[in-house]
Amino acid sequence: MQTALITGVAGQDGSYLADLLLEKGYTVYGMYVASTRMNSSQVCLAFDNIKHLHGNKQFIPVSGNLMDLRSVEIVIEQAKPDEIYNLAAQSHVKRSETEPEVTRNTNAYGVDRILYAARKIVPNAKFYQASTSEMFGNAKAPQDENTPFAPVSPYGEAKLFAHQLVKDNREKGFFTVGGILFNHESERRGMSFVTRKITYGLAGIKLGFENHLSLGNLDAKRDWGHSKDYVRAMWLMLQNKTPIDYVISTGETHSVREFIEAAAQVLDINIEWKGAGVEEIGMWNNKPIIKIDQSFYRTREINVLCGNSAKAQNELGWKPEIGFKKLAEMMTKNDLSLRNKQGY
Ligand code: G4F
Repeated sequence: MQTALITGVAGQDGSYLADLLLEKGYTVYGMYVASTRMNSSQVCLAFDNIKHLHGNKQFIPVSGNLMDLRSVEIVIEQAKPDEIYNLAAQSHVKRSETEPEVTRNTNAYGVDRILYAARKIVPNAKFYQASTSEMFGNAKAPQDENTPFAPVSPYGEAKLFAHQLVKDNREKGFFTVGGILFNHESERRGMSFVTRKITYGLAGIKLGFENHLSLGNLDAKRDWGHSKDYVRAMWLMLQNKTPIDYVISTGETHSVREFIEAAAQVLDINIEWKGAGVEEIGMWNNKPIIKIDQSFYRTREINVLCGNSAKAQNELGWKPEIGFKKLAEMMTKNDLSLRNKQGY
């Protein structure tokens, strides 16, 4: 039986990957960052995304932090994994502008630490690193494995540093891969990412809990897929005979505005756009429900991300099953029912 270690297990990707590996019969060690608010025998219950794994004997939550080498060593010594999926990160791009050191410490040096510990304790383990399309910056779309990297945020820079470490380790003979994943979302997405902010916010407006939603740049374009599809690609990369980095994307790009419209349609909200730039507003029933707040703008924005995942599709047999409209629909319906239940 295979054993996997997933860092960042309580995030959307970590939790979907845990579900996938458990289904495949793996024993899964899920690394999380502990806090004094948690009861150590009921860790899963402290995190929405892994609540359903509470009591699952094949799932073992383990406390560890990429900022602390010794803690990572202890986790790897305990788990002795065949596969390591390093998904833990400070994953918010905007936050990396105001917390660049935390971002580098986790996303760059943290990867150095876990690679060092893995090489020392389980040198034959296969290692997956969550690399990202953010490393491309404003490189010409569509981006693929041969597109030069040009990050524009501390987040993208730190991830590129880690991607290079993964490559260096591979050249030294270790099975290490960096999956270059484009934006991927889900019903388990964190609330501060734009898609979830939109679906949760619009559901609240529809139910009369909120008057409006404040957003930043509506014209940025992203290649959005569903996290469930993307964790399958992570697993496939570690089942490959040789370690190779792949781009994972849908190949379609849409603006933030289009995502708002897709989510609004699910709720029968007809948005009428008025004005331009920071003065723009989205109107519904003669009320402003979308407003622009400059504080959500990035210092340096990536204007268009659109990935070409042909290599992964041909060599791994991977393909995305959930497209843009379906993604917006699933997230919106989920948030409508969640907010209904919450009653606020
Ligand atoms: O949802 P976002 O914060 O995702 P972003 O910055 O593209 O990063 C995500 O995808 C990366 C892969 O390319 C990952 F590596 C990363 O960890 C993360 O998962 O923002 C998407 C777009 C941006 O252009 C942003 O400027 O939405 C725009 N936006 C407009 N208003 C907003 C908002 N973003 C956020 N978070 N909040 C807003 O109010």
